[in-house]
Amino acid sequence: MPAIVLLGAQWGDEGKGKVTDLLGAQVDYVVRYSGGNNAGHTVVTPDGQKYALHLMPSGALSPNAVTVLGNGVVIDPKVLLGEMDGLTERGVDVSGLLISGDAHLIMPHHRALDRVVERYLGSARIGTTGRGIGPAYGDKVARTGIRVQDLLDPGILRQKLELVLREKNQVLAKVYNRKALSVDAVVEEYLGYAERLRPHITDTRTVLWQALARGETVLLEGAQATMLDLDHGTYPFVTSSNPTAAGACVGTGIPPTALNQVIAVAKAYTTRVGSGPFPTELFEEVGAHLRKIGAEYGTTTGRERRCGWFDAVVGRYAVQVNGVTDLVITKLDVLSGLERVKICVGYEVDGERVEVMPTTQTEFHHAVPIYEELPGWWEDVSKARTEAELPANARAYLARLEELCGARVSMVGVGPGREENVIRH
Ligand code: 2SA
Ligand code: GDP
Ligand code: MG
Repeated sequence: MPAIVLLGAQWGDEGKGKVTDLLGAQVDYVVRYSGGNNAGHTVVTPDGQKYALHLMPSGALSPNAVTVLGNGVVIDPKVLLGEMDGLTERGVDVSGLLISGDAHLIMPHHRALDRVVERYLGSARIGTTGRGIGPAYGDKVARTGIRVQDLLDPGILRQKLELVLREKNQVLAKVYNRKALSVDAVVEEYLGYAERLRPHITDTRTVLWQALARGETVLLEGAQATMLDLDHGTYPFVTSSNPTAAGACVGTGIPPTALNQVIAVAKAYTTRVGSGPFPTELFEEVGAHLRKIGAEYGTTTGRERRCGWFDAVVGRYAVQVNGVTDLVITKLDVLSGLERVKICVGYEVDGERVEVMPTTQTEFHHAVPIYEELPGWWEDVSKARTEAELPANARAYLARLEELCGARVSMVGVGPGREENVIRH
């Protein structure tokens, strides 16, 4: 009864969507367990069609995989329905999507607060995607959230909304000088979504337990990544959920003992979008080169991604915190053509060498990377499908990443396409 977690090892956009899509043909269920439409997961099918998925699990393009939004996801129903319509227009069948009644809804006040709070934070802003994610999870924790199941009970929906807007409208109007929201208008809008979502809403926990009991394979697809985890990431410059492996259990109801495999996806270098510390960030030509060749722009917001060298301290940390069994290194092709490649093997923090994540964020902000330099390679690796077809220097680079991170590299991405991989046996 395999349950597999697939997650990001760095600060996101490692290529999780591509890898999930690739595995989609071999699994029975693909389940999102955290985050919302802050995620942007890119899938490029063999016929060259590109899909940017935000809420739909990246198994959507695998006809035999059932897609599920687990209880840990926050759902903006307007965005979800728009995405479902867009996929339907492109001939993708989304009718089988299952949505947990316990998932929380992103409401208009969440979007409004996300944007206005960021503005007020000024230079201390998180650099959120502005999709209402933090405020929605905040209400969940404060127990004032509105859940998917509330869409099925108009009386409860109104009652909860009246209560929560009593406070949020004061905050919006009095603190932030923004327009208050009308309960009637929001109820009417959301009841419209309810009609369309009703057939998809179910007890996904039981569905998944039964699937596992039948011996079917469930792939739990992470959004964002380890270093953006609310508890284990670079707080406060994180997202408001738990993308790490433990979050896959909380966000679906699948018990920890049912997990058999944890696949962590890491880029052959590092990117980050939004604010926060990033020790190996490159500001000069190499950073711009990686951004250009790697097309490093946000899949959801189009923002420029910050680029830097591979950070093996982060890699090791991700392996530890997630219990990683397999590493997938993506975008190796982007490093072709560099004279030398660097790997961060440790940090200097206040004059001391450390090889593990510093204890405090202040120390992490001050961490200066200690690099190991390896010779680069010039060859185009995008046609390689076996390890033997990779240049020796690229093989040496991968071997060093594997050694430093402490987990086996079982696949290497050499291009955005579903087939553009080197599978290691
Ligand atoms: P939020 O909106 O509250 O989750 O933002 C909090 C931090 O989390 C980061 N974050 C992301 N980082 C990388 N990729 C994400 N998805 C999109 C993509 C991002 C985009 O696939 O490219 O298009 O800009 C994602 N979502 C959230 C965010 O940058 C904040 O640092
Ligand atoms: P995710 O959020 O982890 O799913 O990643 P994104 O889709 O936001 O960003 C990853 C980007 O890299 C997408 O544009 C992918 O199509 C692309 N990509 C994934 N793997 C590879 C690879 O091995 N090589 C190249 N060149 N691009 C890749
Ligand atoms: Mg992404």
